[in-house]
Amino acid sequence: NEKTQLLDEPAISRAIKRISHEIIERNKGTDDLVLVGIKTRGMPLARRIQSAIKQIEGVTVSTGELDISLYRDDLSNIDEQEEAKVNQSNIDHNLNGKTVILIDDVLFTGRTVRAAMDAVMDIDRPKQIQLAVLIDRGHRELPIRADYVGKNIPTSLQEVIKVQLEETDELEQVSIYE
Ligand code: 3GP
Ligand code: 5GP
Ligand code: MG
Repeated sequence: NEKTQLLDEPAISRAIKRISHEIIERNKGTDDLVLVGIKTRGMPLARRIQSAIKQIEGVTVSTGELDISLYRDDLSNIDEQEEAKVNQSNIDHNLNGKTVILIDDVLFTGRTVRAAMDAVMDIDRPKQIQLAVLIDRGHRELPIRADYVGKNIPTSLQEVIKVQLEETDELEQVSIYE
């Protein structure tokens, strides 16, 4: 219940700037980079990273969007089982030789990212896929990790991370509650 703020506006802004610097450093510049935001809040984050990279390097890297949602897989079972599926995408179809950076607000089980990787590989064969997230809350169910992390927040399964961004929520903060 009780909500606790984890990141305020300046902290989110610094995390995004740092991640942008790390992306440029790791990739030795911006050549062949494509930023792909995952559904709702990954997209504003992708645009902010694009804008920070523009400020640092003077280069506008291209962005795309993937809409992935989790659905309950009722057919196969007893426990609630969630599977991720791609609803739609808006990505440049020429990813051959590109370094695709997937961007999401929260990394949890990794199922969404797995679906995103499948979708990207179905489109074309990128040279590399990397992952950037604002929050890593743990509890991976797949061998997936992020290359760039705003903040690691060890959570219990009952806790929920609330990400609010100006573009989608008219408020800028990350908080945690049960
Ligand atoms: P997003 O589209 O910006 O990622 O899944 C729909 C929304 O619900 C997501 O917004 C996500 O932020 C929010 N959400 C909060 N807690 C959870 C959670 O535990 N699982 C999922 N799937 N979504 C969550
Ligand atoms: P996954 O379990 O596939 O890693 O995460 C599923 C989707 O739900 C991702 O888009 C992720 O951003 C979102 N998500 C999972 N847990 C949380 C959470 O605690 N808070 C928020 N805001 N989003 C979450
Ligand atoms: Mg998300």
